[in-house]
Amino acid sequence: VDAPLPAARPRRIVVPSGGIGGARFLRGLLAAAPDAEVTVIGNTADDITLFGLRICPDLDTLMYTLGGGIHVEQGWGRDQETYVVKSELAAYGAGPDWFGLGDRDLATHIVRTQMLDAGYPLSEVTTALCTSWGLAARGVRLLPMTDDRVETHVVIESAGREGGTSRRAVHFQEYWVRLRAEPVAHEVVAVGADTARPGPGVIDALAGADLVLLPPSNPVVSIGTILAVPGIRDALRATPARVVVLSPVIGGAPVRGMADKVLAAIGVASTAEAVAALYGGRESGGLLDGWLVDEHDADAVPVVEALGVRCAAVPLLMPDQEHAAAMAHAALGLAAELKVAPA
Ligand code: FO1
Repeated sequence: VDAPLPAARPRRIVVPSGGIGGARFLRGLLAAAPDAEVTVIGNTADDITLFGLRICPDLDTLMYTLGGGIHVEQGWGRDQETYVVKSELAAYGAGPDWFGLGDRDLATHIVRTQMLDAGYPLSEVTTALCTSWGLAARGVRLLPMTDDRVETHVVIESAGREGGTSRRAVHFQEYWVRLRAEPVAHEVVAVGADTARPGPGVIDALAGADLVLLPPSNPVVSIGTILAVPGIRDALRATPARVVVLSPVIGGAPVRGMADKVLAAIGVASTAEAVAALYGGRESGGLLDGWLVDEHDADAVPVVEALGVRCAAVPLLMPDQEHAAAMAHAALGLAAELKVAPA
């Protein structure tokens, strides 16, 4: 008697992703599913132009992490980095000085800007840069969510002219890096999202996926901005693939970053179940088939299952690649348990 075939392992896995959390999860996924074809849909709303250079933090974090050039502890920027150019810019008083642009990292921004200025779309630029970093050899494609300009701005309170207070929008990078996400975020706006078109290959990747995984990226300024590009949310709802998401919130707080501040801006509590409700169960018009919470949030499991979403509590911290691989296995396992999503 032939041994039963192993449960068909998903071949085409699509991962909409932000920066650091997503990149760390991806490293685990590649270890857990080495024969999968992984397509990452990268958030580009963090992007910023500084010193005339186009900087794409989430795309670069994904590219450097999967290409082996990331500064591991930081989760952004290059390993063995130096900051000579940055100090020379400071000597000229050329600002801004709050964004840490390293010498090696600058080469990426110069090449990207050169290609963009030559008329190449961001998707082709990203493919060229990722090819240089050997991502294709690892079966990974990185697709920008859009080739159009989308930038997240955060509305904060600021001192008014006559001593009162007024509101102003700052670029997400200024809010996060210069202001350390200290001011209350009254509103988070993905400027340009409403007229942005999904990048080349994005809709097809979602439609043709065997499985869609959402890593523990920021639900507002990473996943939220990807979903804000017209057509992407609908493609996620329409795909026959199951959609399994890993909670970005553990024990009432984000694992890293400022998700609590931007979740508050949209009136969502920083709990695993509140973020699950934000994404919504597929049966009630949302995106989710499966939701993984950390063991600290085991009491959220029945709440999430009440949304019609399969839920499991597993370790969700990623101190190293082994933990990330275990999380990826847990996500693949939950996906395998799910019935095929209703057509
Ligand atoms: N994050 C910081 O907290 N401080 C920095 O000085 C900084 C510089 C930087 C330079 C290039 C780059 O690609 C990312 C950089 N980041 C920095 C991270 C960046 O703010 C990311 O967008 C966030 O970590 C969210 O993904």
